[in-house]
Amino acid sequence: MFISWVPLSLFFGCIISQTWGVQMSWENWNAELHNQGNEFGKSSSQPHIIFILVDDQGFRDVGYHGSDIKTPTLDRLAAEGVKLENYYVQPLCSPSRSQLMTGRYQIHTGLQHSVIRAAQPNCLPLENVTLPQKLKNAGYSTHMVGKWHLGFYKRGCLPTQRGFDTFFGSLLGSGDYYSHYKCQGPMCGYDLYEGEEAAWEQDRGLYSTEMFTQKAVSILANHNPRKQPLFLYLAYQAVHSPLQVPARYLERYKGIPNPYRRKYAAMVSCLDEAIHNLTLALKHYGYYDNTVIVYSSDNGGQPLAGGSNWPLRGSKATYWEGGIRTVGFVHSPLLMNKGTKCRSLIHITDWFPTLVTLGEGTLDEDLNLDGYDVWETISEGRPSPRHDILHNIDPIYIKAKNGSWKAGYGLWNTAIQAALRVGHWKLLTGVPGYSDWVPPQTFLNQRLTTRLHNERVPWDRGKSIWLFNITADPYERVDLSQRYPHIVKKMLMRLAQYNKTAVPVCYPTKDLRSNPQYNGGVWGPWHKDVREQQEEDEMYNNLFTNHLGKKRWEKKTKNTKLRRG
Ligand SMILES: [Ca+2]
Repeated sequence: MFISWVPLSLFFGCIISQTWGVQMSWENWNAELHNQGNEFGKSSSQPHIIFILVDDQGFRDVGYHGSDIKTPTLDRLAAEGVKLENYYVQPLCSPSRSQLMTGRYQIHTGLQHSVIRAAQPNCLPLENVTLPQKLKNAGYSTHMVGKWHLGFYKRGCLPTQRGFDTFFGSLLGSGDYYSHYKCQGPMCGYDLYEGEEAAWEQDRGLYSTEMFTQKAVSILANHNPRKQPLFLYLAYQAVHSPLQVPARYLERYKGIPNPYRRKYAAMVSCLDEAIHNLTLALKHYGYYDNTVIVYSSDNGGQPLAGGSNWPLRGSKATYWEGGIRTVGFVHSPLLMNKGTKCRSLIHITDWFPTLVTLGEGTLDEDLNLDGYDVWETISEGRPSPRHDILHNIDPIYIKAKNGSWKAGYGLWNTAIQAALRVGHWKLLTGVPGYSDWVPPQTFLNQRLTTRLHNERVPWDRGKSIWLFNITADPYERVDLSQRYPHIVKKMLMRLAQYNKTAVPVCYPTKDLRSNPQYNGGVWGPWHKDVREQQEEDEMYNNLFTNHLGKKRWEKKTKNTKLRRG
């Protein structure tokens, strides 16, 4: 058990003593908290918001979806809350995170294509107002722990510049779970931050699931829940590859012969325990009764790295249901209809208006949101204001060889990768991505990469347009595009309408100045504004001309020029 790092009382006691400098008993702590609450008057009606975003957890990778992976905590929290059973995210990390932070589709932020790469001078465009900014304006204390993956090429892109009071985590994610180093091609660097600085001092080489949970608990311990509402965005690195996990979690999955699935399952179990510890802390520190916990994966599972979306089609990085329909639930004492399933369409853009409204913030029209406030839909079972989802239009992903305007009835070029949901219907154009149905990979002596066990449909070859009734056919096994051309045309017209509102794609070429070797071995901002550049020039002049010989000075100057490009 996670808690078994140290006895529970010692664990929390340690945090408490760090906060006040003396060891306090549980009883004293509760009394202290109660007094503080009285001091500040009646507790606010603004709920504390804990948003847990998990990386790459597949639709099948939670106990209550029939998984071979045991997730007792998630099962219980979901069962006592509201399960979102028609819940959609984006197929990749940065896209989902950008939409969570802004409430806007990618066609409206310029991040339509792929993810933000480590070496790209790109980030969530600064003109977009973020969820933590809105909650901060509403009076919240805002904290982020975990994976950012929304760009960092200049300081203004960092989480602490985008609305978070504090940040502890990685700018990229998917690095080593213990060393917190991340390699991107030949470039490698350290990727753990405290605020805007590398967290060398705080790094004890802990497994990131445990480390991030400890940090989250520490934030809870150091904040007074009766004084100010708290927003915690806890974006775990788990359960993305690399497949690393403390050995003790593997023991319970000896029966899974596939080594990838076994490790992945153990990582999910560790995560489940982390959430258990987090909920204990929420209760202990007096948050729980006025807290909304949202749990969501950021995209579908990757079967090549142990994930499973069965029986959904496709995987992470595709617009098949396996890439975008995923695990999500809300747990809160504040929910009206606890213990229910919400089958209304909910999309990741909806969290922005939902949580800002819940937090008594303001939603100005100029935010141009694509999300809807779905709190009453989730909490009370009322009809959802959402009837469609633009999954995406990626105008620079045009790999469908047979795609054409003709195939799109002159309304749409079906070479373009696009996906749209309207009511029961889902339309896909272009190349939606890897399209097999991958059964749970638990069979013996079968290497995952052979894919021999997968199910394929040969009639998909050469196609550039598909239509499914997702309600009747959630596994996308019967293409209806030939049978219902009038619906296809309507959907294509809708796509074209959306496309008129799109902004240009921002997907710059990589910048070699991003290499961590020019930044003290750390992934971090490399683009300097004029003032920062002047300060750096002065520093170099003073330092190197005074203390280095001519040869080393010339070498350093060369590196500086390279940075300036
Ligand atoms: Ca992901």
